[in-house]
Amino acid sequence: MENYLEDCDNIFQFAYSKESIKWFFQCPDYFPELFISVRLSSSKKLVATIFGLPCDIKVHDTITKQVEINFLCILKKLRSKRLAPVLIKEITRRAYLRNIYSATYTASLELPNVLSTVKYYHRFINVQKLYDINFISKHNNIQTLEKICFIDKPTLKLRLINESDIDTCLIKLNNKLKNYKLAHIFDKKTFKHYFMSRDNVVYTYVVENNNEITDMISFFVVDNRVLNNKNYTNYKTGYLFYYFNESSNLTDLVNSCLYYAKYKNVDVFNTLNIFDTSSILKDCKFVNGDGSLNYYLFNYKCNQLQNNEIGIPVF
Ligand code: MYA
Repeated sequence: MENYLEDCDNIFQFAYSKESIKWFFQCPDYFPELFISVRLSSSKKLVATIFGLPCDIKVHDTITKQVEINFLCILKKLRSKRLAPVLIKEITRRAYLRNIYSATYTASLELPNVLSTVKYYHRFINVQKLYDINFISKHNNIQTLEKICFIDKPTLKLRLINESDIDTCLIKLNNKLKNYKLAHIFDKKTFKHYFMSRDNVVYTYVVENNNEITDMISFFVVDNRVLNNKNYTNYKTGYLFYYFNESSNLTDLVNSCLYYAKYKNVDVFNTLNIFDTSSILKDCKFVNGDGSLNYYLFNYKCNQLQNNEIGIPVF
């Protein structure tokens, strides 16, 4: 938490909960040796990490087993000593031993061979709190913003997913994902792992019409620490995860989801302009975030992709 990503003013830090980290990385059939951490031999203090999780990734029309790399982190004091390449080489060696030869990862840093560049967007929910913690700039008029960001009762009847929805949702989600040039393809147990709701970690809602599931939307929750604020120590971010919409329009689906996110105490809801989310940003009152995020493939030759050809959200 103290050494991972921070905003440019160093006032917010990601504070992933243990439950969230376990949910995301301990997927069915995970490889424990791909959670690499370095500790000082004397004090056992954790000083560096890199995590990988095996997954089926579709690039254009080919599905291959890859590892998704995340949580590369080095203690601030040990930066710029070329420890990162050592961690990367070691996780590569371990993936090769599992017969996995390519990887997907994202970074805000611009490295060679960017596959695609996407942007973050924010939908303010708890405007007063975001204003108080300086997440929203003081140049904004809070009353106007509160009116704009007011969340109406949902127009769609969403309910939490249950076990009996899994088969249908799995088929429909994978069918949607086939339309993207970079996508994660789920099997039944991976789907169940990622989409059955867990309190304060991930929530998945479905719409049922005439006994058939026609739409699904999910979001995960990440805590953030607020530094140097008298009134608040943290805020909660919801991230749009996966969805499909057969009968509802996406604006209604996302707007209805925002209502439930609000009641799960989410203060701000984020999305990337991947999938077909670009079309709803304005109507759902998202605003531009800072900076951008780059997608990369390791050991896989592929032409650059547009943001709306990407079908993998980032944790
Ligand atoms: S992205 C999240 C990255 N983490 C953070 O931003 C947390 C805060 N920052 C830090 O902890 C450090 O600054 C890090 C670098 C650890 C990022 N991706 O040790 P160094 C290259 C790839 O002196 P430090 C995520 O987790 C840099 O270009 N490479 O640097 C995905 C230079 O190489 P070169 C990176 O600042 C990670 C070298 O490291 C990144 O002390 C995907 C300098 O090393 C980066 N984000 O530490 C990793 N940052 O000289 C690749 C720096 O050549 C996976 N560098 O330009 C590849 C696939 C592996 C598996 C393959 C399996 C088949």
